[in-house]
Amino acid sequence: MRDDGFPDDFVWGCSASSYQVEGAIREDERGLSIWDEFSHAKGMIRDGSNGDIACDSYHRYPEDIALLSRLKANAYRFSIAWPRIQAGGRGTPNQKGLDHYSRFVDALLEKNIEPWPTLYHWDLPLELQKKGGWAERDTAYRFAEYAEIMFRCLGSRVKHWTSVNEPWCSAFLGYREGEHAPGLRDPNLAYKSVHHLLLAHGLADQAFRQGGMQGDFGIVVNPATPRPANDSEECRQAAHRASLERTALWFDPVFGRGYPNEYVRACGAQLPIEAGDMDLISLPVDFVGLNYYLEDTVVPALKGPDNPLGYRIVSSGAPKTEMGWEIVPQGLQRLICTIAEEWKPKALYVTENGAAFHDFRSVQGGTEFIHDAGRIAYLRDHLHACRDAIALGAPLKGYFVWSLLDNFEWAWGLAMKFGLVAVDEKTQERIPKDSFAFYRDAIAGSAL
Ligand code: IFM
Repeated sequence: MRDDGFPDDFVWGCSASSYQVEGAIREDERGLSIWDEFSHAKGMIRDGSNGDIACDSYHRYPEDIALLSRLKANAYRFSIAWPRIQAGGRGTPNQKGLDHYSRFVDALLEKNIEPWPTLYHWDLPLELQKKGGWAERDTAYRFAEYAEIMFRCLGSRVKHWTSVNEPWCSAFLGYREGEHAPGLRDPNLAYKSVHHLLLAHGLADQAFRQGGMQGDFGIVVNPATPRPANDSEECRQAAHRASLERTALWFDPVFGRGYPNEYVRACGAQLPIEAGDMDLISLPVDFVGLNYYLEDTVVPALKGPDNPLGYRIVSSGAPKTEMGWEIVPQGLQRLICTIAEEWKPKALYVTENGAAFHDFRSVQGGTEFIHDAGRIAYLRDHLHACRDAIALGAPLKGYFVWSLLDNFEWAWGLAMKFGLVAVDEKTQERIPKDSFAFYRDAIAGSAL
């Protein structure tokens, strides 16, 4: 154990995803994804931007890896763009896409950085969406086929695989709220998507095990365990109900308990389960990734068609990030410990944590500096919360900052900046912020 309370073999990484950083959307026979279409549709992205170029990491990844190396990060969590591998989401893989990720993985390994690919971080091939996307069962089988292609291509070099990232966002922001691609507003399609995303995860898990792959396979969720606004029984019950869609809906089936009845009944969720599905979904996982940014506070509210779980989010008075998200570092410790106690995963990783803040620039001696004291405080406090969770016995094995670079923040566009490193939108120059030096020191063991 290090003096700062982190285990010697702790994983220190940064996270990113393909559509948010790669750009090069029409290169090397990449097909279009639902986000290419969505980001170009009028009014869907707040600042009118899109991911056509993003950070140009498809070309500039050597620079990104050099930055990770300067941090002395020992892991990089990135995602593979499915439409680069199968332009239309099925059939013969595109060799150019495979070669790209193969070169990328080699370049990471050369710098002693473990590649942590996610197979699905939201860029579904558009062709599959035209056939119904995640609301269609076939998409799960297409995903398993694509996962197998990637296991064969990278399996000897990659030791940590993630199936899907934050399936809650894919299902509910994409198919119920209309805020994310494909921009639909139909709860029934969202419930079907929940099941097919989990089935996709289970089928890929099966392919991983049957293919005799070495290493770990897991799922990354953005769970939420909101706080009751006060200690009353009504409030505590409301907080429990508020957590169901983000926690039990995913963890219960993955850990063999089936879908939570309480949620299914309250929402009238029709889940298109077929024989054998729940066995696939509950195949063993080697780890669970948790993405944490905020903790909500809730009070009870009248149940009704628009609010089947009967709760309302209220302000707790905590300070907020630029996204309007309340900053509650101890919420991360509570979340880790709750998941560890309730579902007992073998290993947990904080696979995303970070904050969007306005950065301040100064020029000294001709060099540009970017000051982001808010982000430094946020990261420090959340890392302390991780340390507390470890001290309480949670099997937390690693932490990934979201994100290495300022990038395309989905419906918010390029305006929201989460990076340790700024990216000049015109020149693509990478400029490390003060938080970059902080995280480098935290990794080295001298900042916490
Ligand atoms: O940028 C996203 C990421 O793609 C998924 N998790 C949350 C991040 C910040 O909103």
